[in-house]
Amino acid sequence: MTYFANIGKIQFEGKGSNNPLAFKHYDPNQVVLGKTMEEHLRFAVAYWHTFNANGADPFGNATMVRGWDKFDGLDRAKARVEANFEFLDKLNVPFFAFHDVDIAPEGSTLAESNKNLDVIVAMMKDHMKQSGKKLLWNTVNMFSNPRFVHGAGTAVNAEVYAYAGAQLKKGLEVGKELGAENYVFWGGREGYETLLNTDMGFELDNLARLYHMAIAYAKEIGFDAQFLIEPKPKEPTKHQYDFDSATTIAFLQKYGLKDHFKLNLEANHATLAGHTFEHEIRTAAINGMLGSLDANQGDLLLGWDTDEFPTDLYSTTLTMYEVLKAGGIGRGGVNFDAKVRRGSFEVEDLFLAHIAGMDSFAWGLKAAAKLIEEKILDGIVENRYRSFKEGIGADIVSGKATLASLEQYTLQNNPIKVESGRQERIKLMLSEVIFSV
Ligand code: XUL
Ligand code: CO
Repeated sequence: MTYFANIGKIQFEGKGSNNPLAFKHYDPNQVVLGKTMEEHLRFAVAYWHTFNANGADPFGNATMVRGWDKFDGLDRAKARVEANFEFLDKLNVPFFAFHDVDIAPEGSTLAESNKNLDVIVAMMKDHMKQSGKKLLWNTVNMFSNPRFVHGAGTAVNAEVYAYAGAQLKKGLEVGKELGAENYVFWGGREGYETLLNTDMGFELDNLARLYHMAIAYAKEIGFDAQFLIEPKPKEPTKHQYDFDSATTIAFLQKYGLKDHFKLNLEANHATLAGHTFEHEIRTAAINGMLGSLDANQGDLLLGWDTDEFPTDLYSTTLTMYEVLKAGGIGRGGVNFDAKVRRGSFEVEDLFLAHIAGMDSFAWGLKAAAKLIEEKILDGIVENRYRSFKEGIGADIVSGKATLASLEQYTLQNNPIKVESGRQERIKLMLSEVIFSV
């Protein structure tokens, strides 16, 4: 059975190509700073956007009818598995990622849901073995079902919390069974609407308790995936607890969880928090917490999580610059947590959108490598902090300085010299690099 009959394998054809179904920048075998593009980027397809989304929005019905929609229930779930592996193969993407409810229909009890999962997971395992495709991460959806209306790990009701724990247990078992490289926690309903009915401190204590249970269970079953928390500041709740990198790191530190987690950072979540993506990545990296990336982009004219495919070359370049400076993405990857627009409803659009995202990231990788090789930003930054290399600056850095020694220095150092940051010039240099690769 084929779901993408009119589409062949997407090949690298290079910059001169006019073929929309070809890569112009993503050459998986091209070596950049000692590693292939494939090794640097570790692309993943997000199951929920590509195989579950249908274009429905609050104002209108589905616009996308896919080959697997002619089936129902478990048969449709099986068809999606076939489609996933055909898609990964044709697009030459090594990884995929999913929530439990994306891959198998929820039953009316936990036992029924788990039974459905077992069928699909066994099928996936066979496909993975045959194709060599891997699971970048899995997670469980503890935000869509109405039982989670007041939270899951931060539920106001212990029965709901228990259900969340049980669902999480199965998620860890599924991850182990499929050899997931990472396991993601995104707290869709872990937040609140109003303090008037919320015990925030208690909810956060409970969330930490759930994470400690997850660590213990993963250890017990020998599931060695990297645990990741995915920050987001709002939507669906008004105040999401994992607001951004800094808030999430503080939470992990407070509860003795920091050594067990890294962060899965998403571009559109960063902008919703009032940050750039590169700010979020840098904050994680300087704290040793960079785990993986959910690649997408928001719309600066809209205030919500539009999950568009990433095509902004400034952002992909600065993202890859941060990743390269951090020493790479490790066990993480670049997961397209992105959906085609409602008007892009043809099945071919799924390929065109991923090609746009992959080429934009490959382009960004090349530009970032050039920034590094030619020490363009390093030189600027080094020069800016040069006064900390000697004299009073070296005393500050070595810990020798005291307030008294700073006063003594300042009394005889008059006037002090400050220099321009030159950011407009630097931004033009960045443009020149992006359009030279
Ligand atoms: C929601 C979001 C999720 C997570 C996984 O904004 O990004 O899809 O990536 O639950
Ligand atoms: Co995401």
